Amino acid sequence: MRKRYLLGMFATITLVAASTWGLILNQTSLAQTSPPTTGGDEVTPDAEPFTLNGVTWRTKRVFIERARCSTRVPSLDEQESIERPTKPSGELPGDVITTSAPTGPIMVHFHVIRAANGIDGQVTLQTIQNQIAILNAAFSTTAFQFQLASVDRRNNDNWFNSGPDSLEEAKMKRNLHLGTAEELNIYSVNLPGGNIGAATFPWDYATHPRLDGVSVLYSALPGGTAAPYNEGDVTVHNVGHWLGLYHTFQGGCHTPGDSVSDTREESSANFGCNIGRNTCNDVGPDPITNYMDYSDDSCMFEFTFGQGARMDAQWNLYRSGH
Ligand SMILES: [Ca+2]
Ligand SMILES: [Ca+2]
Ligand SMILES: [Ca+2]
Ligand SMILES: [Zn+2]
Repeated sequence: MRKRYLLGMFATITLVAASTWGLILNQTSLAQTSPPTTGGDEVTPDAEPFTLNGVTWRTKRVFIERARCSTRVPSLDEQESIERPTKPSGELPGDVITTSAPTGPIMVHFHVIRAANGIDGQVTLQTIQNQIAILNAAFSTTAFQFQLASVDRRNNDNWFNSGPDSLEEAKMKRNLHLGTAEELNIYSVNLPGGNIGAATFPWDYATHPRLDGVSVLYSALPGGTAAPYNEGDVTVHNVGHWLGLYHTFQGGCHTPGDSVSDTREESSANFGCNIGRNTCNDVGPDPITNYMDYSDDSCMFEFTFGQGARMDAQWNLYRSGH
């Protein structure tokens, strides 16, 4: 008991040091909390500064720890409360509970936000169509497909540069949001601070219906300049959040983790493409090729069966008919 406490202290101090100095959590410090360290971050060189969308970070790890995805991280309390099996009130014994995903494709409303000059942030219809095709390929192993329903374009510096959960972002969304909880609103904007994507969760819809949706850095759309995050998977990742998925590293090596049983545990986000990285005791390496990790776009290509089932359940609870 005492030993575990001391190790916990050590890990905490290490984390503080890492966040203060932007240091890499080295293999020695990881070994204090998670014995299996075969494979590891040394596979991806991380001594070089990393620049994305005009912001330069000391290393790529600092970037993925401080920026990248700005979808908020739910607390364990929140996670447990939304995981509770929920039955519709008034349900009678013997009633059939539908557990399937939508019968048709999800309608997508794509909002292109440009700078006031109408040039910065421009996204062509072809890029949008490519993004929809990439979404459909990524989700082809799940029950979800997507169809472009509308495109609108606005020139507004404040909206273009608005950050997740900012006042300007709320104004933008309240002006532009279309449809119901079953429809997907995507905003391409110039997310500040090195963020490349953000999403709201399905269970947030009830309290903030018009803030529902996904935001993507415009240069992280397919063919954009935000390499190595420009192959369309930033949108795929955030649509995963929008359908109720957590990061694969949610909860670290601890139950319930990401609340999906067939994604392996992971103590922290991966970056680059460290095949064989293994940061938790459970059998097998980290799920670095999963869309819900932080790996490079070229490295992520899968959702698991369990993630598909979770998205079906979340759809039923929070989006279908809302
Ligand atoms: Ca899991
Ligand atoms: Ca493992
Ligand atoms: Ca990919
Ligand atoms: Zn994310």
